[in-house]
Amino acid sequence: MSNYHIKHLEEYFQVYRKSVRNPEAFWEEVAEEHFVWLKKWDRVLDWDFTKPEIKWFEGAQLNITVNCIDRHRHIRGQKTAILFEPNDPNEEAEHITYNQLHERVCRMANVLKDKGIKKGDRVVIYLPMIPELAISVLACARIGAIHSVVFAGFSSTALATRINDCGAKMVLTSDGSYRGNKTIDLKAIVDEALNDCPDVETVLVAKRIDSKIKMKDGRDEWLQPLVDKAYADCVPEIMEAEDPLFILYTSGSTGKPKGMMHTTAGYMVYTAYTFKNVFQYREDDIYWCTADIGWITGHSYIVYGPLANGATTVMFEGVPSYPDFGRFWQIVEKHKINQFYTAPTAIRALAKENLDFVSKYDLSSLKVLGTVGEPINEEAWHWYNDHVGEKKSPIVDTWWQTETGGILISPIPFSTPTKPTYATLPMPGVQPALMDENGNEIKGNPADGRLCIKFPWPSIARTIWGNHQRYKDTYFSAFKNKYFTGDGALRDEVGYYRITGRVDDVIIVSGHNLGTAPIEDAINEHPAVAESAIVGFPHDVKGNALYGYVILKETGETRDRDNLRKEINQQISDKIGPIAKLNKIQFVPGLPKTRSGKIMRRILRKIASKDTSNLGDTSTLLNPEVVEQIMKEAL
Ligand code: 7RM
Repeated sequence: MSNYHIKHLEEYFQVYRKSVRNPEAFWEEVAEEHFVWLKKWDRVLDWDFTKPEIKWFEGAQLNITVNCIDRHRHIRGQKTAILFEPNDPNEEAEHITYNQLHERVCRMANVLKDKGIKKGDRVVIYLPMIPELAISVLACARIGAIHSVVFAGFSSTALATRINDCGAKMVLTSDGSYRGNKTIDLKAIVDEALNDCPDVETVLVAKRIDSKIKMKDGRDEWLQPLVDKAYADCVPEIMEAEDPLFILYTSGSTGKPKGMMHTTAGYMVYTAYTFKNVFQYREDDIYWCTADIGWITGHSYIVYGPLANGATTVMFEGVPSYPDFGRFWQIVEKHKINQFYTAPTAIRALAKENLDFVSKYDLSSLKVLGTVGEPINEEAWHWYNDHVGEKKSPIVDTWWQTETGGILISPIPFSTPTKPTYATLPMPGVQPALMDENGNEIKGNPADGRLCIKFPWPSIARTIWGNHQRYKDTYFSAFKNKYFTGDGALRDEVGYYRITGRVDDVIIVSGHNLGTAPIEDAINEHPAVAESAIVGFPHDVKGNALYGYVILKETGETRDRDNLRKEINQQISDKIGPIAKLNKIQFVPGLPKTRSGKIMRRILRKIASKDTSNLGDTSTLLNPEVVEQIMKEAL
């Protein structure tokens, strides 16, 4: 039996039982056998959720880039580590081997050092999806600097807030970025942000779009000439297991963004382990995750997890709609992708388009399909399964968070039978619990409650940068001795989990708890509907009533609106029950989304309850124009 690579269901159950009976022995064995350490740990785990304090592999010394790069060189030095696919399909893809990655990371690391960056310093990275992004991340890790990647779609205000919160001395950026047939002037956004960031001493600029930009004397410099001059080898900094590796910001429901801090050893062990098992990665596979490295998904499952396994990981600079809606599938065919990992929002957008965009490509290389980021609705699941996976590639619906560092609940493909909309079973070492409103754990199946985790796993975030109290209040105060995820979940008869959405999405109508996801699924099954979101609004009798925002497919545009409303409610009534019928249905051109594709229900709730004087923090909003229009036409 192998703890590291699970190959069938019986093995999963055995490994899982073992991991729960003795988590320390379990993770110790994984850590011993699959990584290189300068010094082994004195203690596997030390934890106290009341403080909260969590330490994994204390006493151990390592460098994560040695595990992600150096150790692979003698066996796969010529293997492609990063396969870069540019925005423009006519620009040649770039294959960066493990040997080349080593050299480029070392050179960049030396550039950072020359500019005075030392272990523990924070470096903000605001780069598009070009190789320099992954290389910068790894260069920071090489010298023990703490990287904080800010997604390059964020505004200057959002960037400034993050730079100041983590106290970065340096920003890495580019002249600009490509997005479909447009370019974005990233450097101008950085300049704007830096008006409010007095502590930034150095800005290094990668050249991507060859635009004319302003360079501030004494602060800004082009990156490439420095890299060319730098020495091609860099001794890795010796890191303690619990030294910070990175800070990544995630938006809270209130207040400023939370800088989730992740540390070195536990994060490495857990992301590598879950990558191997969730994607069943084999030596010659080509793996592609379409996320941006600006999100946790990109950190854990484009950079660290894949590289720790010596994988070939694809970095895609572009968007799914350029030059047309077939781009994803064209890339799958071109690079013979074996594992493909994307978000439900992308699947839904592509499912709206003509099927020819999919069917004209050869997708036979695919073995595993993944989704992440939000609950995947039934329709999207089936479209993905039928048309992309051609019913032969299992779908892994992976549930996790920025805070969890790695995937916590997911099927293991070819082992766990999948079930549409269910993330299914916990990873080894993960102990979920469903809690009721009184703070008691709900035992037995089926169950419906708030999702908590009872025991630490190695990649849990250790704190919120600069605000440990907020970390405690947000995650460890709602339920005694448990990590609270903020999500609601169902557990079915066999113990499979279905994440029903953030708990603040739960709407209580006439005393019935209704999760948004199942109702939206019912609506989306109507043939004229492309996508929907429902929220609650105050109601005299019911306490709350339901307000639905519905995007129609092109074929639905010509239909009579009142008939459609009746049909949609009938559909809900049939699927869930009359209690879940909507009081109001507004047809909209789009839904307000964050830049990572999550629906901003807070805004929809405000519109539904006619409380639009202050929409709150909208800095992460992708499409403000949609909000304007929805407000204008609100019912
Ligand atoms: C990885 C990521 C976290 C929140 C989380 C959930 C939601 C993520 C799923 C999901 C249902 C999934 N990190 N979420 N994955 N909901 N099924 N497979 O997305 O920090 O940006 O978001 O996303 O609500 O709490 S995140």
